[in-house]
Order: sequence, then C-alpha cells, then structure tokens
Amino acid sequence: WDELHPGKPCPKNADGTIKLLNKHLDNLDVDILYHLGLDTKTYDLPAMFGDVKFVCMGGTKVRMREFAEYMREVLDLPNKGAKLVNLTKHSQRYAMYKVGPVLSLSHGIGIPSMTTVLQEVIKLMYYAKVKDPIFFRVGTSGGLAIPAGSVVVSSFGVNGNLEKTYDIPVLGKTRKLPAFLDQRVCQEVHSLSSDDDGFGTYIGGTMGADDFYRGQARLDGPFCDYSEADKMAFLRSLTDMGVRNIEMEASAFSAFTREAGIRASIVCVTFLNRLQGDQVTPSKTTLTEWQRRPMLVVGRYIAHYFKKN
Ligand code: R2B
Ligand code: URA
Repeated sequence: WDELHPGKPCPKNADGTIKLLNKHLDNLDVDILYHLGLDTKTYDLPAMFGDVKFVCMGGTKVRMREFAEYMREVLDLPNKGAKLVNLTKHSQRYAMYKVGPVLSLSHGIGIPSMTTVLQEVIKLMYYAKVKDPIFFRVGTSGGLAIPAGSVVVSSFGVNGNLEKTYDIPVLGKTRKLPAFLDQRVCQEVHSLSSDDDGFGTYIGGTMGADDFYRGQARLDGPFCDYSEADKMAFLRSLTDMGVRNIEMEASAFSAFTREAGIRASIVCVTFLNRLQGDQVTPSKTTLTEWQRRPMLVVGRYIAHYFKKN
C-alpha cells in the first residue's frame, strides 16, 4: 500500500477487512444502502454476506443472473437449478444474486450508474466484515486491432481524454483519481487462458468513455462533427498507448476499487474491431455466446482460487 499510495492511510485492517476512512459514517444510526434495498438495521449483513470473497459486476441483470447460475455449477454449490433470489428486489434499479462466496450484480450502462452501486457494495463489504474481497467487472466492449470475440483483461483504465485517471467534479473542482488495477490479478487471470478456448485473451488498457457514440469516436451516432481520418487518428493514439478496448466504466471502476484498497480486475469481450467499423453486426446468438467468454475466464480464476486455498 505505502509504495503505491505514499502518505495515505491504508483503508484496510490487519485481518483484511475493509476500513472505510469516512468518519461521517460513524455518526449514522442506520446506513441505508438505498440502491441495494438493504440497510444496517433491518438486516444482519455479516450473516448474509460475511462469507463473500468475489464481487462480480456486469451491465445487465440477465447476464449477472446467468453468471451466478454458472458459478453455482462451477463451484459445485447446493441448490443447482433452484430459482435465484434477486437480493435488491425492493430497489428495482439493479439485480444482485449470491451463490456461496460469489456476489453477482448488475450495474447498468456507464460510470454514474456503475459507481452508484459500486460504492454501496463497497460499504456492504465493510458492514459485512468481508475479508480481502476481489472485485471483477465482466463486460462487453469494442476492441482495438484484435479480432471481434476476443477477450481483454484490463491492465489500466483510461478516460476520454487519453489520461489514466477517472475525473470527477467534487465541490466544484475536478479530482483526477488514478485509474490503476491490480497487476497480479490481471496477470493471473490472463495466465489461465488457454489455446483451446477458441478465442484470444489479451492484456491491455481499457478506455472508459462517457458516451457510446462520439465519446468512442463513432461515425454512426445522431451527431458527428469530425472526419473518418480524425476518428482513425484518435483510435490509433489509443492503440499506441496500449489500449485494447473501449467500454464505459473502466476508468471509474479502476479508480474507486483502488481508493478502497480492493484488488480488482476488468474482463471484457470485444464485439467488434473498432479499426474496422462502428456498428455491432454479429447476430444475437453470436453476441450471447461471446458474452459468456468473460464469465468463463473469471469463473476459471475463481475456481482456481478455491482449489489453491
Ligand atoms: C459496454 O457496453 C455498454 C454499452 O453498450 C456499456 O455498459 C459498456 O461499458
Ligand atoms: N460497449 C461499448 O461501450 N462499446 C462498444 O463498442 C461495444 C460495447
């Protein structure tokens, strides 16, 4: 911690539980995790969530239910086939499922939607006294100079200005939070990929854009005020700085997990090669199959973790 965050207090206790450094939380009688539909008074959060080790987030509710079902198979957990309960059902914004040590939840599209639930789940891990949780984002993206259907394990996040930070205005001033990810988890996840997978798995930077169209240099949005040459020059600059894919959460996900002292990794499939086009053309069947690829990669890491420990 000290090497990477000189002079900053470590947000972790000796036993690996999260230490939130926000003193204001101590003054709350009850903390309502509004978007999760949970609170610290009505629910025994350590009993409900104390055994969590992996928090896996992804855009859609359906995909994250599938991921929970998949992890129940992979880890050979009880109640296979039983209907999973959406633990956030009072709130309705997101979906969250728990299978043994795995929490699987949706975060919607884009940074504000993702950080809203990410911050509540960080507090949930704190109240539940979870030790050393590892966070994953399993997602979709547009690739840069790699075949469509490839998987990217992110080594860092980049914002829309080609900086390795997540920029957020706080009290009228923009903060620039470093968008770094845990390099060990990244390497370990990547090392578990296999030639037999039927798709390539790459390590590289990931741009978290604040927009799907112009923010990702697309020419096919309702508005476009630059040329194809401008687009290609921008995508080339991204590629030159080691960025392999573009999605809409990486910078903030990297920055907030880092600020919380939580090891985290982002694993995304690429739906297209952005150097060749903008439209997402594969069939629904192909896209559904491709979306399982990050789950397979992360599922393998989680299974491997429990075999080792
Ligand atoms: C990838 O896909 C979504 C946009 O289609 C967005 O959430 C992302 O990061
Ligand atoms: N998600 C994105 O944000 N961009 C793409 O090109 C594909 C999926």
